Amino acid sequence: MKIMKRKVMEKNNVIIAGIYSEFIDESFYELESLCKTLSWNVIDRVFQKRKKPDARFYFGRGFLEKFNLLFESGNIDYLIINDDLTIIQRRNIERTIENKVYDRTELILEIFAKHAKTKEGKLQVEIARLKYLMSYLVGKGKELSRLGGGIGTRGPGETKLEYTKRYLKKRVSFLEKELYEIRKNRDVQRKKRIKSNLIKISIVGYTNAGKTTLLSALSKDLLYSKNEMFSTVSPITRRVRLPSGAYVLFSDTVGFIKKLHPLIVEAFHSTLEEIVYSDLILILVDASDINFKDKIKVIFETLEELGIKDKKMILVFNKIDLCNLDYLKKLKGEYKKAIFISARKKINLDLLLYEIDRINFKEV
Ligand SMILES: Nc1nc2c(ncn2[C@@H]2O[C@H](COP(=O)(O)OP(=O)(O)OP(=O)(O)O)[C@@H](O)[C@H]2O)c(=O)[nH]1
Ligand SMILES: [Mg+2]
Repeated sequence: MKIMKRKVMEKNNVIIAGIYSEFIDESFYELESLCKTLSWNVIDRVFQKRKKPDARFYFGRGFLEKFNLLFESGNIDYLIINDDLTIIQRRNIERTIENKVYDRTELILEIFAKHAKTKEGKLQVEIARLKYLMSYLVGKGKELSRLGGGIGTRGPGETKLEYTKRYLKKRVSFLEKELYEIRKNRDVQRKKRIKSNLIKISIVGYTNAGKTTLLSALSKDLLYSKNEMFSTVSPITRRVRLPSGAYVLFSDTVGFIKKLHPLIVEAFHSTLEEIVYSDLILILVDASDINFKDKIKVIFETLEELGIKDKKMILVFNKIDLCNLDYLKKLKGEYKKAIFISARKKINLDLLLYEIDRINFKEV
């Protein structure tokens, strides 16, 4: 067991843990950023080297048992696991250790819940959380440790589990109806935008790439952006004037991340659908991130999942203010068609707008 310790003792202390086959990849650092976004203190990082997760315990069984010693010695609240757990793994982990366990998707959902400000955003997150919970209740036995009891009255002969499943289903369908009403409004707005004949541009990219900062800089409107994961849960659209004088509509989107659970993609489908209706996609990449190639791959995979292909796209490297000149030169040599900007320092935004004009007029 490999343990790296750091001393912080406050509320919500957590241990992040996972398995790795060859090296500890970036997803662990990402997991740590996700915890920081929730203001949770990462006390320990525990990794087990193994080829793939154990089908029953995720870690090796003996390895898992050792966590209890760690929990006893510190003031730990949660164990955070760097993957999504299967029903069996979760059940066995919960039986073995006493602390609450979060898997990667639950952690991301926790952040979405924290950042959701609009009614639509809140509904989307609650539906996703309930559906995720329901996926664990399928085939679960008598114990309902995560839910507690006392929800209304049960029908005759109905077990607590059956009742809870029925309750959750009802709650989800109620929330979905509410969401449907909001979506109708979104569709009306979208139709209006389509009718307006304005070119629609979506800014997509990995979480924290600077999408909202770019939208903010282009529209000269102060929008909420922060150095944390998934700051944007409810995307925003703004009108921007191109150098040609034409107006276009820019929308930013929910950020993408590695191992994004299909349930989250599904929950945010209506928001992400904006991308489907756009005329042009800006793929925004953090040029200062050494793992940017992996992230570009994740972006294209997620777009494919959303059924988006054959769209016009511009690759835009952001945060060039953080890169040294040699590195930038190399990058420009490698990505000849890309545009290099700094949204925060407002560098080359005019170049980006000229490029959009060029593409726009080429089509006509
Ligand atoms: N140095 C530098 N920082 C930037 C630049 N653009 C954005 N940032 C910073 O990067 C962080 C993330 O920016 P956001 O605009 O919130 O990123 P986002 O892509 O909208 O992120 P999510 O909504 O979380 O998916 C913020 O701290 C920004 O100030 C840039 O060009 N240079
Ligand atoms: Mg954002």
